[in-house]
Amino acid sequence: MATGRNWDIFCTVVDNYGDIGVAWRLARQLAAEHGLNVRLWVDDLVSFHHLYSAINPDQPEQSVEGVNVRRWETPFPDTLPADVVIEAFGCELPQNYLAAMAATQPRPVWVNLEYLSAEDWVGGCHGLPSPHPRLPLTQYFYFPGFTTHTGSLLREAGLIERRKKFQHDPAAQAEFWTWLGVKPVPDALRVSLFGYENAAVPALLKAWSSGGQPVQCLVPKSKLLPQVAEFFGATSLIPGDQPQHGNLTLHVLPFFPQARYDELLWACDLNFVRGEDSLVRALWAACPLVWQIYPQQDDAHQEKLDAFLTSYCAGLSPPAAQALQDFWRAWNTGQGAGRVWEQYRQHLVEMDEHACRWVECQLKNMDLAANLVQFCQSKIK
Ligand code: TRH
Repeated sequence: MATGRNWDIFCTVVDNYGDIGVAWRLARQLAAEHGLNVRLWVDDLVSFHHLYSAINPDQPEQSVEGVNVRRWETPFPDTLPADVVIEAFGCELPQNYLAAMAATQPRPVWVNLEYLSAEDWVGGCHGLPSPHPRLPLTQYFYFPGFTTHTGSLLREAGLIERRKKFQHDPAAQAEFWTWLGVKPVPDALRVSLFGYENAAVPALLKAWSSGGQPVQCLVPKSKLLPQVAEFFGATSLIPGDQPQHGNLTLHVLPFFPQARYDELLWACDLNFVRGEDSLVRALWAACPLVWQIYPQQDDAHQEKLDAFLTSYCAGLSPPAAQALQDFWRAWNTGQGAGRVWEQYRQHLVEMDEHACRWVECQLKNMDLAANLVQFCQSKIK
């Protein structure tokens, strides 16, 4: 009989950090909080190393925080399958591993961990089985989400308590800014800015530099940095640079380790985030946020964005909801962000209160890892 204690998680790094960011959080949590034996198979240890510096990209096998991290080699070595197999974001398991799963008794529980979405159909598809066309295997769709009809969101034990403690502890915040090498500008709106290439960047920076309130903007290395540099008339910007323009002071930061990125989100008044994982972390930070969704072909991401806006804005006053939607849409289309910024800024206090209420409401849901363990246990024969 399978014990259900041995798990394999497979992850390919597509072109960004979200896939490995999520897979690593999940693996770590399963090992630490559920006492499971987790192997995490990753095809790109260099990207992994950027998120988590203890990862040695040259080491094909290593044990990190209780997780057995393996380089996903091609061809894939013959391997005894685990009791539970998680295929992160449809990354497609190696053929010989799949064949080994089909030959194992009892068959492993096989789950495809899907991307996060607030769309209505997600609740109806979450947990559905999908038989393999040739092999005697069943794969289950597992959707993260924002309702009890989904697998909900990753949230490690103690996260909210740590965040609240940090946000109520001026000394911890001061230590953080010192560690960053950033001197807080008095009365400034503190903003973190992480995103993809975005035509809206120059107009927004202009609005900040000419606005009435000082803005201190922290920019970790990301794809929008060249557009930031362009605004300052520089050919490029590197970590440590601190250009200034009018009321805008900007700090270019290195790409942080994941844990320190959380602190940046907790320490800022407003966070610009992108993709999937930084969105979730910014939501747990309980501060106003602006989400740049991962762009898909044929604008398929627009429906996803609309669905999240509808769900997230519930409970905001109509003018604040309008301001939030206008600004997020401007940021995502790359047009008009400078024009609608001031209207957005005026509602930040309400958005801040709303962000705290949103967290309290979501805390009623179990976290994704616990849900997933329960789901897989129920499928083990
Ligand atoms: O990197 P992303 O754009 O990832 C995306 C999305 O996940 C998308 O759904 C997926 O399809 C696509 O990749 C291929 O954005 P995301 O998801 O926010 O991941 C960024 C990770 O990087 C997240 O774990 C937070 C982390 N991070 C740091 O650790 N340090 C930093 O300094 C910053 C800015 C981010």
